[in-house]
Amino acid sequence: MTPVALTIAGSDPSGGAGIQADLKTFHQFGVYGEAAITLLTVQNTLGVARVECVPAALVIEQVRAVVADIPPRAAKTGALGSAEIVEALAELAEEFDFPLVVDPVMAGSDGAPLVSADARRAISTRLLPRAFLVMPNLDEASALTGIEVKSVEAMREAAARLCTMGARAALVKGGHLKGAATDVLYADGAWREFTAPRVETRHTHGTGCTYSAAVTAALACGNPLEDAVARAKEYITNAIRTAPGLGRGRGPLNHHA
Ligand code: PXL
Repeated sequence: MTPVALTIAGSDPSGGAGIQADLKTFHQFGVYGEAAITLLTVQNTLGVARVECVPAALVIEQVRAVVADIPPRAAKTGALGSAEIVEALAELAEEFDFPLVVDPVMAGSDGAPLVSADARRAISTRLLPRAFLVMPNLDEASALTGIEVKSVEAMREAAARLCTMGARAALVKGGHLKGAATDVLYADGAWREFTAPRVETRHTHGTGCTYSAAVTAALACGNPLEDAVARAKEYITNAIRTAPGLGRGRGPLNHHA
């Protein structure tokens, strides 16, 4: 049976992040990809110039249409834009019979906000309880938990807190710490670390999107959570290491990794 995965995320016309990165990643894992669009950005590797949200009802219609016809075996969310979209999606997700990976995107690689302040709150209160896995970076983990997350110890505390807040499992990504890139998974009452050597590069555009898409794809293939994270970590590390060096700013990864 062909594995199928769905991304519910924003568009990055430069092709390095958002749904474009998600679909390329799904494809690389041999997974058939579906994509419901939450917002349009105007951007290139130099930064985000504009963000326009899709009306929440239209996001929900897209998801309902594809889930009813080609049901995914796993789904992910990326940039969600407005509180209305987060709330509508959280409600719809109660009906999902497949795991939902929540990438709690708050800003683009250049720091430009991709969600409103009330959408951030709605992610904490409404979407986390629907998440099979939430995978924040350090800033997102701090924003969601209120814990200052600047060490592996704090990452462990934040990961456990995210599960207290309703997520089934949490993967806090340490790529923005110094030294090796260590991510902390908390699931079923235990912690596990995934570590890769740091790659010194400016080409990191779409890293979060690509990583969460890889976990989602591996789940759609039937991998258990820890194996899915391990496969995705290996993929994202290779994708960063072999980035093609495109663009005048923060360039995209190698999605063929
Ligand atoms: O990486 C976060 C992200 C998510 N979604 C969209 C983006 C970005 C980063 O630029 O453009 C659409």
